[in-house]
Amino acid sequence: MESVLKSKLSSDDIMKMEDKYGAHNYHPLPVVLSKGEGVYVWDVEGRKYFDFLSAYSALNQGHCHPKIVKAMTDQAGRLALTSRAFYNDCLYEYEKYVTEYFGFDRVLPMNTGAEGVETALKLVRKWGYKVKGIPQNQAKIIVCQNNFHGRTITIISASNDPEAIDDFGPFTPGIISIPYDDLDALSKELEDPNVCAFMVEPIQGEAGVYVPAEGYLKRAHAICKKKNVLFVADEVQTGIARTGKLLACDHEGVKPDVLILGKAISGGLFPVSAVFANDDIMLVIKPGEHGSTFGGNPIACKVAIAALEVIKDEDLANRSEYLGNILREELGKIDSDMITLVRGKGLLNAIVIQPKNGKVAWDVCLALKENGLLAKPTHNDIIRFAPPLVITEEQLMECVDIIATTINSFE
Ligand code: IF1
Repeated sequence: MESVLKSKLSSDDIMKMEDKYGAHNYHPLPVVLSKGEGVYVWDVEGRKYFDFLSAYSALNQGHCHPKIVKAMTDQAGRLALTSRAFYNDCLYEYEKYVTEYFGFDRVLPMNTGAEGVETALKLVRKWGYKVKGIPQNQAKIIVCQNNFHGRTITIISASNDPEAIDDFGPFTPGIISIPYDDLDALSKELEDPNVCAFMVEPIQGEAGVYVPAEGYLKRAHAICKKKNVLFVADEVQTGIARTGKLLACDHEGVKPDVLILGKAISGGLFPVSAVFANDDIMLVIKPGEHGSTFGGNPIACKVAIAALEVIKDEDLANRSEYLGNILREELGKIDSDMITLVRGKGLLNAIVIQPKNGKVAWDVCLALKENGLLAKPTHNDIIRFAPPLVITEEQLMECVDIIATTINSFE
């Protein structure tokens, strides 16, 4: 019954089943995916699409990269999970590999991006009390307005997005929000001696791919240093070659005190996140004070090593830089008053859509889907364009044609 039922279900059937049995915490584009390979995905009817979202930059290495899949399946059949109650023969290798890869003394392995952010928040608070000498329970953390760092209660306590916070209070205290890309606002808040850290996305992804002014990260890092405040970079979305460098901070030569990675550190095959810091910060957390059941599990370790090897072997950072410039140049040539702005860095880009004849970004994404390209709007008028970094120049140009044809169909 199960196999017959599965083979007979159409996209509509599947969407109805999800509507009936699942929580309604998403409003997905009406497409039901069944297979992924590189830059392509196929729906249950066998229609083929370019994936221009990459699971929000978790699939930088493309769907089901054979090297990463092999690493996963090999380990899954050998030892999948030990918990941290015992050692295993994968974690040490991963810890050495990634700390050398990103240039930090130590890594604290977690699973989701939100767990990575929560880990960083606990780490900087503890550093504030134990090293900076902030009075107990007085530590403050500065964040930027219009941020997206995840969906836990403490993380949304840092949000100003009504959709993220309404009816989820009360919120975690000790978080100060300032405008993004505003050094004066940061300097003002840094006068408070109880500030332990400034956490920032080098590019604000969810807000609509906001790229800050040249030098913002470098100057912010410098004034934090002067005030003995930790600079925390949330590179869950911008990291792992997405913006044309291994890390978005690398564009300004900024070395964060605490680095948070997730998503593409595993190539989208498995939930892996990681927090990096040097000894003077990371070692404030003692045995038993933080962790998780799956954090640093053998599969995660092997998958992440393979995923990061792919980034280097296939030179995906330079590819992202080169192809991102072509994409923005070509999008800029589309002659339509529907597109009011094109912005981004590397292959993290977005266009801002002005409604036309009652048609909005959502309608554009529905039309893109019909033309074989999947993208999703954020904040109503912005469409993010973030294909896997393994896309070829030829495939990219094919996607530009699809986007241009689709936009022009609304003229
Ligand atoms: C969803 C948004 C993007 C992130 C940054 C931490 C996290 C994320 C900079 C938490 C996660 C995901 C969450 C996902 C959609 C996507 C997203 F639209 F929600 F805001 F990318 F912009 N820091 N972003 O971008 O990582 O716990 O999800 O592993 O919630 O639908 P996570």
